[in-house]
Amino acid sequence: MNKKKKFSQIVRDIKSVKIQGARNIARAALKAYSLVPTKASKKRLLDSRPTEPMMENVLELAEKTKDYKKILKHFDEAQNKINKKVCKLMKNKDVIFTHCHSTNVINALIYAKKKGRMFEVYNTETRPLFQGRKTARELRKAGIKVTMFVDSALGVALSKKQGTKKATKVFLGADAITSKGIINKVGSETIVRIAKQEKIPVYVMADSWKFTNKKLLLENRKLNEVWGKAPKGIKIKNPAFEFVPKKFVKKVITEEGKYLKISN
Ligand code: RUB
Repeated sequence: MNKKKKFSQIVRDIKSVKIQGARNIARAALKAYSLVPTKASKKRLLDSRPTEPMMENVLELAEKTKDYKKILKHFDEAQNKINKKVCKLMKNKDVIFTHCHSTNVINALIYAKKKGRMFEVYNTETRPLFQGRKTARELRKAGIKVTMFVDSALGVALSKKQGTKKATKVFLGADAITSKGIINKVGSETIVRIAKQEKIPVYVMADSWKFTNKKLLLENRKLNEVWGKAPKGIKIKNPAFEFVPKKFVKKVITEEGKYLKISN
């Protein structure tokens, strides 16, 4: 495949959510841009997913420095620092609740498991695209005990009901960090509200390159993801992300400093 074709394939995969999660998107966008480093290709990549400041920050840096290797190194260095911080706050017998599929969260959990932490994970299936299955598979492969819940059972998963244990911590990833809070997969705001009611601390783990001052568009996705051949006259909404005010988040764990300033 020539460079242009490879570039277009990556754009398609980002658009179709085959490549998902802020970190994976930013990494793939960097690869695509390195194949065709033009202003037009940068724009095409940015247009493919409007709620991804990490992709924008990475592409800005790539355009300025052309030092792809150094940028790529950042992803792992940041993740390693996040892993260590997350591991410190985990306790044996923790029941960690997570949502969707966040590489920053999953890698931190796998690191904690390797370091001997004894815990289990509750996660959501994350309709309509079932990113929760990807999360469950990756965690299970690493030997972590996982229980997956349908999205509408998140109230059950967070509290002690119907034979479930109470979650002890909520771990969320983020697509964007802002001075007022974070943006993550739709459902996150409901999760943190229930967590607050249940007095469960919410931690967000995210690379600091997800920070933005810009006003972001919250992406709405294709309606047929929800209901392929819906009868005429039925309105469907498929919002992909939502804002989580910082008052609901105990700590935003990034690779920088102790904690990011937005933490309470
Ligand atoms: C993914 C999602 C993830 C963040 C952070 O949504 O909400 O929590 O992107 O992920 P989608 P990461 O599947 O719709 O892209 O930690 O991998 O950057």
